[in-house]
Amino acid sequence: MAENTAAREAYYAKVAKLDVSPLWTTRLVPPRPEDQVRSVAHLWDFDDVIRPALLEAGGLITAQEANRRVLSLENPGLGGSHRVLESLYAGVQMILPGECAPAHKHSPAALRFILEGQGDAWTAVAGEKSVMRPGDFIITPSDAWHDHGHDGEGPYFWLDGLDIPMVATFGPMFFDHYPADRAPQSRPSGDSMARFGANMRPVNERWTRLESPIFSYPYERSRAALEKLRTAQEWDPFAGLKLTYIDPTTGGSAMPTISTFLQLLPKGFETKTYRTTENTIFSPVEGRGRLIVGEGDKQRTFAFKPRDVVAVPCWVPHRIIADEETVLFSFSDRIAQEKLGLWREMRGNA
Ligand code: GTQ
Repeated sequence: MAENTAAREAYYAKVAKLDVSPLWTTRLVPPRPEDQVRSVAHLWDFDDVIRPALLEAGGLITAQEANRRVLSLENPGLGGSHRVLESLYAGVQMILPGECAPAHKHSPAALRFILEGQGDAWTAVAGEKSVMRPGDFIITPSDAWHDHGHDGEGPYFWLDGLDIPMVATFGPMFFDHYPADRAPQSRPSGDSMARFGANMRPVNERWTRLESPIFSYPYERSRAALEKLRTAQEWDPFAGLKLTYIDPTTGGSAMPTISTFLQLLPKGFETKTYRTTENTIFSPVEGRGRLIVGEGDKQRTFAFKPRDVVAVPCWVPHRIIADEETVLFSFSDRIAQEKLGLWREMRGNA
């Protein structure tokens, strides 16, 4: 058959015009994630790079004009496609005192993780205003009106995580501007926490949405939980002490497409090498340490400090060394992969 090369080439050229391709000339399903995944592990330095770059943007454009004054974290392996990893978008947003990031809504869901700021920055989500403080995790669900503001002093910075690449895969991308800067408030601040955040719920009220009715998870409470659990000394060799944020009405993930976590690693703790199919974004809240990714000649060490952002792609082996007591926030596509039956992990080398 070897002598029919020319005939085959002619055939390939012919069928290309039929909107088909001969599957046997390409590889449809690569054997391993490393043959598929194009994103790379990467660290964005907050204090020395992202923060000054955003402050500079603050002198060039208002939040109002920019709509969202955000630097999108572009994974170096993904060519400026607004993806921090294959399935996730991340950006760092800055708002200055008195500014307004006007109300809009979109089908992609968003999370905020507050990095730095003083005084009363706030976000309004689906008619309820919530303060934002460093370390708070806040959900902006799919299709909920939201606007951000800041009545305090000095700049406020937070990390945005959105499921935009997942939505883009399927296509149902919707975005609307609200006709005014601010969407109207329909509930007092703290309403959702009072309804669903006290280990109780209104007796005759049903919650039918897919995301948690609690849209703000204050750092104080999450950090206190980690502190209390420290005494149990139940350290997972691969993760230290790791909690996941939940929807109290189901016990499941707080968001339907993005999993969110807060973990504590005591000073000197070294996690064992771990890999998972989930695409993970880490942001240290407290402490310095090192994230060691890859193996052999591809191994890289990222020294991290509070407010940095580190991306670890699907199936990349990694371990964490806590040079100081470390608290890490992270988010990943784990819950989406679990729902699709795709999620795996490998603890150690087998
Ligand atoms: O604050 O609503 O980083 O809609 C990207 C898209 C932030 C936001 C982003 C958004 C927002």
